[in-house]
Amino acid sequence: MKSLFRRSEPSAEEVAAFHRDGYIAYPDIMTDQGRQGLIEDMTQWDQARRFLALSEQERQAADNPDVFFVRPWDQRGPWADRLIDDEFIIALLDATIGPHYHFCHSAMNVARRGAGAGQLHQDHHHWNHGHPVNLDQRDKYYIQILYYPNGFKRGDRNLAVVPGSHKVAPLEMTPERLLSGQCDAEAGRKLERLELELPPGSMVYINARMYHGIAAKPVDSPQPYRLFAIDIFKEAGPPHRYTQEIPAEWLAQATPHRRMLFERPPYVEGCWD
Ligand SMILES: O=C(O)CCC(=O)C(=O)O
Ligand SMILES: [Fe+2]
Repeated sequence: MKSLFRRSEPSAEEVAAFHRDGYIAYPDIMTDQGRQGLIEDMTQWDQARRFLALSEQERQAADNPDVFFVRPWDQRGPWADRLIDDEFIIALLDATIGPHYHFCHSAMNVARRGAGAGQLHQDHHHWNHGHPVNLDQRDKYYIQILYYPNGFKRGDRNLAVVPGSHKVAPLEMTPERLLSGQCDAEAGRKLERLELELPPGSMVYINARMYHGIAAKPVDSPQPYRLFAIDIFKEAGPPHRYTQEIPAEWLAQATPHRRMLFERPPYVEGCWD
C-alpha cells in the first residue's frame, strides 16, 4: 500500500511541538498523487458532486447553501480509505500518544464562497458533558487529523489555533476568558489566536483539547470551494459522542492491524449508563 505522504515518521522536534503547542502543521505534506487522489475522492462521489453542481438559485433554496457536511464519511474512495492507517499516520499516533488508541470517526466538508466562521472551540467530547464517564475519561487523548487537499489562505476559511491552550483546564472556559490573559499562567505562555495559511496537500495534527476555529470564506474568494476531511482517533476507552459504527465491508476487508483500530464499541444511546 502506497503512502499519501512525503514523510514516513515525525521528527523529535515535531513530537515536542505537539506536546508544547497542541498541534503540528504539515504544509504540503502529501505527494502529488496522494493530493490529487484525495481531491478526486472528495469531489467525485455523488453527494459532493450534486452539491458542487447546484446552481446559484438552487443553492439559495437549500438549508445550508454554503457548506456540505457529512459525518461519518464512509463513502471514502481508495485514497481516502488509505489515509486511515497510512504508515505516516500510524507513526505519528504511536510517537505522540503511544500504542493504545482506536479509530473513532471521520467527517468531511466542502465550504463554498460565503461560508460563515466557526468560533474557537475544543472537540474533546468527554469535556463537554457532565456524565461521570466523561469526568473519568477527559484526560485521555482525542486526536483530530485535519486534511486540506486544496489548502487555504489567511482570511479565507483558514484554520486558527491557540497554541498551548490544551494545557488549560476546561471548566467554565469560554474563548473570551481563554484569551483574556487570565489563563496565561496556567498555560505557561501568552495565549493568542494564530491564523494559519497552508498550501494544497497540507495536514494539521491536533490534540482536540487545543482551541481552534475557522475564518469565514469571503463571497469573492478566489478559491471557489475549500475541501476538508478529518479522521479522529481516541485513546482506548469508552465511546465518545461520535464514535462511529464501522461498516461491515470495512471489517471484512481489514488487515489484522486495521481490524485492531476498528475493534471498539460505537456510540449508541445509553452506552454510558
Ligand atoms: O474546517 C476546519 O478547518 C476545521 C473544522 C473543525 O474545527 C473540526 O472539524 O473540528
Ligand atoms: Fe473543531
